[in-house]
Amino acid sequence: MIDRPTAPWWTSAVVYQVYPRSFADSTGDGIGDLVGITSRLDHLQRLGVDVVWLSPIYLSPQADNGYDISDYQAVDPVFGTLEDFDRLLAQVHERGMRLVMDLVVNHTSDEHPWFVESRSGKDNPKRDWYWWRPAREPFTAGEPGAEPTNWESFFSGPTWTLDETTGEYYLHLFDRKQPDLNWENPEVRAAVHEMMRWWLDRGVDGFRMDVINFISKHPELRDGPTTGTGGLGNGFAQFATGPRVHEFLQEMRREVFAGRTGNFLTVGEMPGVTWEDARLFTDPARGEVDMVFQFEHVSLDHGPGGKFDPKPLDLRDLKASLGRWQTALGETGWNSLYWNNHDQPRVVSRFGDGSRESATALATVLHLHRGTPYVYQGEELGMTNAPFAGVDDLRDVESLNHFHRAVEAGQDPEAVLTALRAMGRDNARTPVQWTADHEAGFTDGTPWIAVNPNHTWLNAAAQYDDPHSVFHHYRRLIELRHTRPVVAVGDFTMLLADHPHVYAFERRLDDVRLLVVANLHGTEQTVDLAPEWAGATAVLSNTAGHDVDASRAILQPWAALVLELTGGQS
Ligand code: ISL
Repeated sequence: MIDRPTAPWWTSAVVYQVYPRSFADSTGDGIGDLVGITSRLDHLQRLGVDVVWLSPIYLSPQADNGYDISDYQAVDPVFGTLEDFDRLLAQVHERGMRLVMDLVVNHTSDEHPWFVESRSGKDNPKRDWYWWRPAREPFTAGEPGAEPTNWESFFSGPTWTLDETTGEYYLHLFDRKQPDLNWENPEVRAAVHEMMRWWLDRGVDGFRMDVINFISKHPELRDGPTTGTGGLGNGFAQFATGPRVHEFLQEMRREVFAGRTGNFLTVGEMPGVTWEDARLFTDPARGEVDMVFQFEHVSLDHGPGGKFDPKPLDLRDLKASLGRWQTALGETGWNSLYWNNHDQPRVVSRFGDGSRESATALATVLHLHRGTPYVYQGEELGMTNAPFAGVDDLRDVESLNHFHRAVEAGQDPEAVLTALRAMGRDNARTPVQWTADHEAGFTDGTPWIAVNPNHTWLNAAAQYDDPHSVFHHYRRLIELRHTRPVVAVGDFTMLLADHPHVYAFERRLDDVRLLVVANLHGTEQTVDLAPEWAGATAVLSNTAGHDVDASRAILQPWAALVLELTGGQS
């Protein structure tokens, strides 16, 4: 079990995700860049985060905003140069922080030279670097249903595209411009390892690994159950957490990290991962990854039709889910903790009511779990979903594909838009709101996606001087993790599991106990507490609106309270 004094450094660390396109633009072209990020490092230092995770900055046709890479060892001119990157890295290190790169190696861009070679002919030495298959018998290439499997892509439509050059199909779990690499081929793995070593030699401190549990496919590539749109099937069981994924990750750890000294962080993004598998992936003895991003808690508001068929969250489901993960990875392994990233709608709009109180209550709950918290840019300001007026305001390939296919299939465009407004990824991608000025201080030009009009009052500048701001609440939560070992490595016990509106739990380490009680609802709640908490010290609260007497806490809407008992008191 991870415990003092041997706990790795990242147990008391907080990671901040930067989505470069939307963070800060230094050139006026409307797109964020590396110099922009460097110019805003004071903000991160002030917040107190330990690690910056940089979403992709590599050379890319930008079909999926950089998650489609055409050169892993070059910086896209839209973001700057390798020299800009080196300066950013040096500045991050100078400020005592670490920098983790995004590693997108389940797939490349179709414009990556590896794929260009691979598609050039069946005899090309790189042919087998990707998944090529002939049309399904007895169908004819190019005819509907001829795809080698019936799988539906994450971004709508089939996962196979016919390539005219050789008359075969290539596999892409995501967009057709994101062909999947064939990890069965040892040359592919060696090339990825070499590239990773190159970045580590440059000084980076680790990797966030994009959809890394998809790299091992069942080589038979069987059809999945036909649950998808237009008769397409769900191939998940064929490509998620496949037969060789643990082997591949162990090999990667050996080939890339063995013999290096340094404080590295690896986190594997793993859609659909179960806690049983996560325990294996993160068991330190197995040497795979330090932690994983799981998706259970951000799928609880998906309806029968998936993410674009949302339903209200039942708080009891959230507690059951996160509580299960706390228990499952309590003895062996480690959790990552997140509400937001560049793929998720803003938590304050999704599980909160848009208010400062709901932003800070949700933050309190998340950050005081056992695990490593991740803050997504703007979350520390309580940034909200965006009021997209119509489809022209959207930029994300997933949202646009979904819109067009759903409308073609006969759905009401307004209803599709309503779902996209609630769940679409562009909500996370509107520019960071630095000031109340022109384009929120993000750019001197016209931003690639509109800034949220609420930047006139919701912005960083306004929050720095306000001790009650969302920003300062995040700062205090981060400080609690840094200064109190009970937050980093204490035990976790869920309380009031059946309460529909209050999220409560206890953390304990030796003779220190922390009680976290949060009202995640817009009406006042009263809860009974064990009598000893009447004498506890309040270490954090997001509102003056709470009252604890001998046995009960009265919690105003969205009030969150953290109480501490130390040896002498309990
Ligand atoms: O948001 C999703 C689609 O509904 C997720 O399934 C998402 O695609 C999944 O979490 C994988 O995400 C990662 O890989 C994608 C990229 O588009 C995402 O931005 C990235 O985080 C392909 O590289």
